[in-house]
Amino acid sequence: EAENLQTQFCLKKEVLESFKSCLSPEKEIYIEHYVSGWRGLVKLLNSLGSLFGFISKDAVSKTQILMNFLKSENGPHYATVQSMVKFELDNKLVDVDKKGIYPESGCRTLLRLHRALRWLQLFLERLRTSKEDDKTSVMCRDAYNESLAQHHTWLIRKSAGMAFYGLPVRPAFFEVMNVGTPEQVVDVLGKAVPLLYEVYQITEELYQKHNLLDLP
Ligand code: 1PX
Repeated sequence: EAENLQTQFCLKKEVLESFKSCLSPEKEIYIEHYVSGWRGLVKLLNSLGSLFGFISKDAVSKTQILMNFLKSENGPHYATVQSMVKFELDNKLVDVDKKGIYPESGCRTLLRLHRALRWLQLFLERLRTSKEDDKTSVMCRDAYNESLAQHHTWLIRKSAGMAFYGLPVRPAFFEVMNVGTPEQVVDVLGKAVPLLYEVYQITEELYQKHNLLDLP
């Protein structure tokens, strides 16, 4: 039982702490911790069932691409989002107009997670301010339509829309997060949302400055 408790997913430890430690004092974003935040979310997603498999598979593959860069001989250049952008641009490792020689650059891969981070932030904010009977599927769909959906094909949008119906109801969803009572969940979300916002905003400004927000 004690072991069980330790191996159980915990939103606070596996997601919040990772995103917290991904910010350096100079507001650089450590890719290692950014990725481990996503890995934590994937763990949560997987615990919701196979209906979400196609989503978690894509998230895993994106985090894997970034981890592979981090472990490669160019690894040190991939320590932070800032150093990655500089390195890939300086060395022309980014397909700027259309997919070509570098369809899996670090910059375009991270951009996909970055857009998903916006969805996450909108969804968690809705969750935080929701009432007991509010529908998680509706909160999720609204957050999705406001953010990620505009970057997805029709087919992905349809598939995502179907999956949302399979989300657990609010009390069950709170339970899966494993941070305690509903009040404690709301409290943790109140800390998580501004943090995710800060990470999002820093990346957004960096990508904007280098004209990377539309990478194919
Ligand atoms: C505390 C509550 C959090 C719940 C956990 C949520 C974890 C969600 C992880 C989602 C990661 C999604 C990454 C998507 C990246 C992406 O946009 N990829 C597409 C584009 O990539 P490409 O390489 O082709 O240019 C790709 O086409 C996507 C394919 C998979 C479908 C993505 C649907 C995303 C729906 C987002 C909402 C997740 C709903 C989870 C419900 C809790």
